[in-house]
Amino acid sequence: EATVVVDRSASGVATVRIDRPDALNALDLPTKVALRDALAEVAADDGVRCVVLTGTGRAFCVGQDLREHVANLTAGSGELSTTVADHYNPIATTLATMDKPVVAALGGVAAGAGMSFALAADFRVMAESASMTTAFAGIGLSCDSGASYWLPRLVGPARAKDLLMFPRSVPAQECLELGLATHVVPTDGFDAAVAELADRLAAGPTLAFAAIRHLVADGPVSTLADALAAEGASMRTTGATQDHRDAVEAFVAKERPVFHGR
Ligand code: T3D
Repeated sequence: EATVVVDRSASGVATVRIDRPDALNALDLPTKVALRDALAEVAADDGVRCVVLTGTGRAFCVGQDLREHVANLTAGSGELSTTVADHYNPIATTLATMDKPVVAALGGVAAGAGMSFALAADFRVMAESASMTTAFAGIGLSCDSGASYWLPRLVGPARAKDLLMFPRSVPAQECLELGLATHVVPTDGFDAAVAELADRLAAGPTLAFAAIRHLVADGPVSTLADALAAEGASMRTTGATQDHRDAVEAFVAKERPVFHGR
């Protein structure tokens, strides 16, 4: 039975939903493979102009399935040494680098690699009742799936180390104050808030959004000269798009721009 479900809307939003609610959407091997492959598929699909990552039920995703993990440790399985390279890293990379905006929709708790995946998104919409915990050190692990990359960028190195060394459930409102969440919404309005944001992103200038993702990712590790050069290259690319031409014509005509993502 599929544990990752993909829904495509007419507006160009693909919702990738981890669907193991009884296990709080913990990542067992079939789920990791399905998630990796589903994300690669929507990333490559030009008809998809925004991706939402979410989970069924009361959790977003609680990271590695620890029951499976214990069974693997007991069996001395080789899978333990390869799953970061085979599953976690490709998932984190696709989320962070695909050429379209990504929204993480946290209706409930995100833990471990589940939290790392959420951090790779451009926007994190949290229900008021949701939370995040790094979890890793609680079971004697360091961290993976980009936590060490995103946390210092979002909250600074000192807070990143506090969150990683003393894992705790950080409630949604505090996530917003720390800069871990971008939106906190009432739990009963959660689905509508996610859909509104995703539809707005899917109706945007997709190629410009892709360029913005890459520029902002590279900005903090660039020299000013390199950042200016990369911006110049992106301005040439986005300046040659149909969306740009249509939107400036709409501006001059005092009309609302309509973007087609090309
Ligand atoms: O190489 C490798 O494979 C390593 C890769 C690692 C990547 C990682 O993601 S490591 C981090 C793994 N995740 C965790 O350590 C999180 C563990 N879970 C928790 O800390 C808490 O459960 C939560 C804070 C997420 C939620 O707490 P709460 O109080 O809302 O729920 P609960 O009662 O703790 O859990 C409910 C059930 O879910 C419970 O099972 P039960 O008693 O109802 O049968 C619990 O065992 C189960 N559960 C929670 N997390 C996991 C899990 N089962 C398997 N795997 C989990 N990750």
